[in-house]
Amino acid sequence: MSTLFAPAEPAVESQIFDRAETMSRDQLAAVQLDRLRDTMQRAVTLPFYQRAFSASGVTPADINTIEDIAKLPVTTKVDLRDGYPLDFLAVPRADIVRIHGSSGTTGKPTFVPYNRNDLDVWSDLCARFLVAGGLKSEHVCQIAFGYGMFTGAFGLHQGIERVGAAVIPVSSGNTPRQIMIMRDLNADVIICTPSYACTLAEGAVAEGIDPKTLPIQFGHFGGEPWTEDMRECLEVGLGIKAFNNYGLSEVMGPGVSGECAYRCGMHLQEDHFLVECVNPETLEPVAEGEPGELIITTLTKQAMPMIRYRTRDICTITREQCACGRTTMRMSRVVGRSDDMLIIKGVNVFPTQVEEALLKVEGTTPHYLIEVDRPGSMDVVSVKVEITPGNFSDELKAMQQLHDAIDRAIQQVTGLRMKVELVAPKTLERSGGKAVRVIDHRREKGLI
Ligand code: DLL
Repeated sequence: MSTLFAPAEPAVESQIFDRAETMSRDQLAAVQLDRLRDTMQRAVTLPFYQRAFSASGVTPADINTIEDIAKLPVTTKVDLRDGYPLDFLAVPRADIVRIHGSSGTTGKPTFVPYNRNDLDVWSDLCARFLVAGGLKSEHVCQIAFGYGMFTGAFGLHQGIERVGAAVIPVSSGNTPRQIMIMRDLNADVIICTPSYACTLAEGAVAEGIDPKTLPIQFGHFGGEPWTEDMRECLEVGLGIKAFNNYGLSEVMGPGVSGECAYRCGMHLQEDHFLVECVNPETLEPVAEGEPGELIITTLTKQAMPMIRYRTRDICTITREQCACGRTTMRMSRVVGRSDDMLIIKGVNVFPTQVEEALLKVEGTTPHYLIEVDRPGSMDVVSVKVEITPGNFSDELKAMQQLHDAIDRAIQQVTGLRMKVELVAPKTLERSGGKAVRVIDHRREKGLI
């Protein structure tokens, strides 16, 4: 078994929320096939899928096993954009009870409509991964995701309520207020992006509070890529157990997968999503344990069924059964999105690799910004790294040693030399949600 999926010591006492999580693989395949056929019937009511199916010569009658999914055409972000605002709506408008949007910051969002059933399923799926990660009805959960078009806050909110735990819907930002509320209401669970959890720890220190004395004991983090080193940093810094969960608005939002007590990969909720892991160039399936792009087909989504949505998220998968008893396939951490992957002098680098390198060096923080430019014919990558207050000094020699250690670590992990710039604590902009890790000036200049 790859170490990625080796069970760790159980971090919490967790329970099975739903019998569907422990079905045999055969039972699961039968459920998936049934639901896939149903999804196909919904999809063929949409002009986009009518065109796509007829172009690839398939009809719902051609789907006889779940492997037949590979016969179907893929759906991309561009297809969704072209279908703005609601071309993918497969139920009467009057049945819509909520519309969320993708997190794109530029241009028009991608709208994602839900009917009543979709919201119910979404709540259950978020409850499932939270319970797998130890959530109990006595917990008090502070949600520091932004409430808005983003699916993070609402999805987790519904899941927590379904478990019967308490929600404090603080929303994002205003770190001092987050800390005050957390302490005054004794919140023991924090829900946010991993990068914002770092900001919270830092905010506590700024107020003279030891972050480990905050009441939170568990963090359910997601919405952006992060590393094992970052988990350790958050667990030690905040004195918590940190869990990873994954999802994307186009297929639902959070709730696609999440970690159980053993934290050895995120359990994919396969009775609601048919997940493939493929080579992004050829779209051929990769072998288990090999990195590939996830392609997700919704199996129960009614308002907006998605057939073979290309997530661009790169990770590995395993079907080996987990020590927790769940039979579902697990995905590793997402190393990055294929569209965030930097190709520098022919070498592929994900921002998470830079994070991994930085966190190996004592005195650095998880606050960093990668900038890529092509001033002449060559690409130049620079990394601004924030140094911990205790390590930031005016003494040139000490700073040079730290600089060189970071330089070596980056080269070791990525195979590339990057221009390292040490910056003072709190120099880089903080985000209340997803952290911006890369600015690619080549894109602004139209060079890529
Ligand atoms: O980020 C949904 C979500 C919210 C998931 C909160 C978990 C918690 P979008 O805004 O549509 O939806 O962004 C989806 O974020 O394709 C991944 O690239 C990335 N992403 C989400 N969760 C993780 C994670 C939400 N745990 C995009 N690790 C996805 C790495 C993640 N990347």
